[in-house]
Amino acid sequence: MRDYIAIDIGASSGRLIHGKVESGKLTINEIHRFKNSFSFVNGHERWGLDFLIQQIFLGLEKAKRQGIEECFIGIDTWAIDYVLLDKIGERLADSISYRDKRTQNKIEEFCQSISKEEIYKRTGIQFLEFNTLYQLFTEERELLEKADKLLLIPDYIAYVLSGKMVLEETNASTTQLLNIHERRLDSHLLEKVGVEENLFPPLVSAGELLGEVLDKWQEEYDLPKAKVITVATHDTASAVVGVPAIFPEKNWAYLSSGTWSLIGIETNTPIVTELGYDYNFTNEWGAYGTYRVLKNIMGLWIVQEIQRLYENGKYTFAQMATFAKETPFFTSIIDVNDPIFTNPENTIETIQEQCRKTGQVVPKTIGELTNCVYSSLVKCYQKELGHIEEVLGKKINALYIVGGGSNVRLLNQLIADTLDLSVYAGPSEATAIGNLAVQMIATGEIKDKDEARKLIAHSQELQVFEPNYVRK
Ligand code: LRH
Repeated sequence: MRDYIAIDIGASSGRLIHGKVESGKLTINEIHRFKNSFSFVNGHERWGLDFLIQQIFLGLEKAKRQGIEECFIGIDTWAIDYVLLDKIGERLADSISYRDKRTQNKIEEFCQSISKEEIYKRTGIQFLEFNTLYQLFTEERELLEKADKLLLIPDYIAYVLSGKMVLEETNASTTQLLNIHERRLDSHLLEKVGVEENLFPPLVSAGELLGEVLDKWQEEYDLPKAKVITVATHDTASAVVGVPAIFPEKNWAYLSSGTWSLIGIETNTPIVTELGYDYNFTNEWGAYGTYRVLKNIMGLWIVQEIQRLYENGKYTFAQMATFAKETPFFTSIIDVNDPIFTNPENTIETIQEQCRKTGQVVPKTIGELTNCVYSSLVKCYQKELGHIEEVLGKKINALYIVGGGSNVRLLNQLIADTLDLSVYAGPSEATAIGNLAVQMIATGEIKDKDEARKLIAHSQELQVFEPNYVRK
């Protein structure tokens, strides 16, 4: 029986989850949890990477105290962002968050020298203003000149732990720098953005052994003896591996619900079509040669911001859901994907301003505000799932909701009712579970992704929500 630890860090929190297979079940246990956020330093919104690394060591020390002497570890985080390293492998600056304003309107500027259609044809990736492509386009040239290597966040953490540098492909695809047909870095786009291919370490697939945690860390901290496996390092890719698709015969979609809502399907071939371009669907690379054809929706970030701002964080998310239920749904609808919600000064005022401008009832109480966001998210899911069906040419009849948002029963039922399909909710730790599954497949403990999904479905409790035909 082997021990595995998933290090799973999202934009608002991180955790170390211990997993193992025991009596035919995948058991998980949270070892350590910590907050994550960006803050305004040296002119930009930046992540505190040193804090995150400290938390990882704290968590690994806790694991050792719990009796884990030897283990495998895998790291996944949010996508897109990166660090630049100098020739001796030292970080040149703290990583800038994708929510920083530096890339505002940069797609248009970049596209003066290459068309959007051409970028999409090459990459199959959705246009998000903060994609690594546009971040690199706006990056300080002086810093880029000093840079010897660029590492995406989970690859950087893996490098700190193991001393080995890679560019893991599930996350690398979100940069919008990979050519989806050649399955390598796109030399034309690299040239346009003014960086050399050797700025990047070698592109690798999820599921390879990277190396042992360096001796220097073993000497400084009391850690288990650990080997790092390169998992599906993009958190959304790990979450999709963790989807307990128990009805593979159904046309199923997933909703990875956390800071972001990622709604889409898993395919074996990318869908890079005109319609996909028109709807701005992405084809992010998944583990084991799959693709995530999906759409980014602003997600629970807006709810998290309301929670933080409303009377100084007085209400919990559970209370917010309870209050939301007391007011009628679909009273006021905002466009959750409007970039004004990416990082506004004050989310509550921005929501109210949008409702005022569009002549709708202005939500004021915590319940009304939460209700407005839930209603708007559900409307957006409905629209995007419709587009997915159109792109695919078939009807979706099951939706697996995974991630923290899958705990919100009210929202799950509202989705089942409004989208008129069966909703299977859970696990809320699908990302960590997908991370663990890739490690277990790499060591041969689980055969493959299908077997992993069966095991997950068999081990985790799923909630089923059927539509009760209150159709809107
Ligand atoms: C979710 C996520 C998403 C990306 C965004 C930057 O955490 O990784 O898939 O688009 O963060």
